Amino acid sequence: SATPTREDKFSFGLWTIGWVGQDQFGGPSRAPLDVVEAVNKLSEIGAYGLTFHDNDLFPFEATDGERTKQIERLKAALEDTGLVIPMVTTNLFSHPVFKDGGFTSNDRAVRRFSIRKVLRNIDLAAELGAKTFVMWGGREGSEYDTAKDVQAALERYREAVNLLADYVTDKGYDLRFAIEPKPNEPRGDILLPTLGHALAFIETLERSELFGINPETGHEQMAGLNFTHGIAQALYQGKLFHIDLNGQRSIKFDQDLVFGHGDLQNAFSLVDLLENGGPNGGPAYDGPRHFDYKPSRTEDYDGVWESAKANMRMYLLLKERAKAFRADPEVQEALAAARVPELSQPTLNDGEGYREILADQSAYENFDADVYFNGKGFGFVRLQQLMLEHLMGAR
Ligand code: GLT
Ligand code: MN
Ligand code: MN
Ligand code: MN
Repeated sequence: SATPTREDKFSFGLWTIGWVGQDQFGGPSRAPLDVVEAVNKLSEIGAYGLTFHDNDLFPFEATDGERTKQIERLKAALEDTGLVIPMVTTNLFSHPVFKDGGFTSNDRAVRRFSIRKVLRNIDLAAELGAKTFVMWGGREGSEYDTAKDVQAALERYREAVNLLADYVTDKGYDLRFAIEPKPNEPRGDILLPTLGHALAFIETLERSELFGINPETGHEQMAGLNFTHGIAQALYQGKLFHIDLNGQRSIKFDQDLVFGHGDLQNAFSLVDLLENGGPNGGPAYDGPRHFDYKPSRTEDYDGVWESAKANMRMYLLLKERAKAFRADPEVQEALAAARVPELSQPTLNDGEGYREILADQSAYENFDADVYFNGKGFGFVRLQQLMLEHLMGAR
């Protein structure tokens, strides 16, 4: 059904429902949201988790006493509701000290401060039972090519995250890291701009098994990329540690719309992939369904909670639609006609190597590429139409 329950594992960032609507051109359009109210409301509407940056919970300049007080208030609300904290992250972007980045600022003292700020927040993440620690390097980047030595910056990034991995290992924390890519905004160009860049970077890390990615729908789409394809590759490589679901309509500023309110077709294929692991099975995702969206600035708090519910409802409706699509005999027939399942069949026969395929005349010498298809098509458009009819509720 389209009513969320805890088993659906829906989570929200405190900075999402708590976004007060400030943007480049105007101040806040809503009053601040208290964390206890956030936890109570999320629990009421069927979410299972809350995530946060250190400075969503307490201000950058909080004293130790103020910090502890806020942590205790959060803990009490979690206790009351049964909500959990699946993921924690650190704000290395709001304060002006991070204007040239955190781990990769040209200023070494800022880099050392950033590592300390994150280490402190890792302790808090572990204390609250979070399993994933997200790192979105929004300020790691540049506006001017000559102002940033990118190779040195990547080396400093590695240095920082290798140290964090040593720390969680020595502490025995059950915590893994998820790097969140974004191509630009707030920086002109951000380091690790796409999930592919992040996956490649992770391979260079000393404890690479502790690192995966936290891709965001809109961030890949801002780069003109197919989010579902990217997620499929992340799953294929065992690196989808967490996911930020939202909506984006084409290549423009980061819209952070409700999930499904952007590219709906891509949202459909994504949910189908996360739930079913692709048309021929394969690894599906069982982590939190985390929404990283911004309730539009036009909304009051009723609108905020309506938009939060809309994220979960869109996900569940798409899940239902995907199920109906897969169960439709005509779709199954169209998939077979389009030879989608055939791609799971290895290209080589059992035990075959280059010698055998070289000896196979039917593969080349007798393969007439011009007559092979004999005018036959793949029927992909029919399949797409069937998908859209399911998506529209027309079937
Ligand atoms: C910020 C960013 C998001 C990230 C958050 C985690 S912070 O709101 O725009 O995409 O997921 O740091
Ligand atoms: Mn975003
Ligand atoms: Mn995000
Ligand atoms: Mn965002």
